[in-house]
Amino acid sequence: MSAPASASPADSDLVRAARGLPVSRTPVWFMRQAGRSLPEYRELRAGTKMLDACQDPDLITEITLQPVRRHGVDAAIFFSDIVLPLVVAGVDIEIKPGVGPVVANPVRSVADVDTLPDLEPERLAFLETAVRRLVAELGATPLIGFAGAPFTLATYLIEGGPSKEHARTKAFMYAEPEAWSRLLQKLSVSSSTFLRTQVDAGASAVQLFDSWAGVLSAADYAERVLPHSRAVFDGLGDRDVPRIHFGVGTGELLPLIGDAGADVVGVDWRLPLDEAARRVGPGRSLQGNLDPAVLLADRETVDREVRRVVEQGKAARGHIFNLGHGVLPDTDPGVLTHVVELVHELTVSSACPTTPGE
Ligand code: 1CP
Repeated sequence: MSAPASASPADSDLVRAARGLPVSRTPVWFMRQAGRSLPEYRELRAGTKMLDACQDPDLITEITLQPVRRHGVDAAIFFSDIVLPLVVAGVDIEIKPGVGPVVANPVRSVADVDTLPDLEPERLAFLETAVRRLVAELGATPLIGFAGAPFTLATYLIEGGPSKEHARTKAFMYAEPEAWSRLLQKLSVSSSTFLRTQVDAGASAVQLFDSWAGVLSAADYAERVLPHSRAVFDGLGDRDVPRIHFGVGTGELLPLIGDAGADVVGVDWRLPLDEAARRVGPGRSLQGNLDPAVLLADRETVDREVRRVVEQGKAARGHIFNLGHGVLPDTDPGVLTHVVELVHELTVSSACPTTPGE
């Protein structure tokens, strides 16, 4: 096999690595690559509210393409937010600059769960338009569709906004197990609809973000959360796209995160990938896991850490290079471009012994 990009996103290095197939070089993309550190993003977004931008196919398309053009990453991630399906369903949520999603009427009672509006798929026409347009523009570069996992979405609905401990969420989970289960079930349906719409319009892979699942014990995760995340993946039926499942601080949950139906387990920076590969087991690929803070350090440190992640990633069935969480807003975009080039350079000849290094 030769190094140049393949002709179709279904045969791209990202999709192949996700399935544990040989690649021309290790694919790289960055969580939150769109809309964080790019000046061209800030310019385009000026004067438009985040949730309005997320419903405008022209803006979605342009913002999603920006990091692909600038960094030469191996995948685009659809520009949206995990709370968007709730907003489209009619939940009063605002994304406040510098804060994140803020919910006007948090879910605090059993009645609040039962009056939460359902997502009507007909309201997602803009999403379909944006995905189709993007897929046409991206050519051989795959588009990753995404959704928030039921637990992480529940933390915003119950806390009313971002929080550290998620104590109200856990208290509700323990005190109202039936309402909790109904809430997560509702959220799994809307996340599943959101993902299905993206895949049916042409997305080549999906990622389910359960960013805050790491606050749970393995026992609580297995019993009270995992079945609902599995339901999101199950909602994709036999659609033949790789499924990536990611959370932060999930070292103790890794085998379970895989069990929910993932082809790829996303790993944060706390655990080396070779150890993560042991915990996840043989049938799944890994994604990760450079500490995003490393990108704020000197070039020598960046290069050393990138090399370490690439080395440790060889223990996995397949490796998609990424950060251990999202790009930090202060990151110099030039460093991101450098990381893409370095990962490609380091992996092209070893993954492909017949192809000389670039
Ligand atoms: O690459 C990309 O940036 C793609 C678009 C994207 C994605 C994948 C955005 C745009 N948000 C997300 C996912 C998302 N949103 C997650 C999962 C990923 C992660 O863990 O980082 C989470 C937890 C959210 C919730 C959210 N939305 C936060 C975090 C708040 C907290 O609890 O700490 C924030 C700050 C937002 C707002 C947001 N989402 C996206 C952007 C560009 C922004 C900033 C808003 C703006 O520019 O005004």
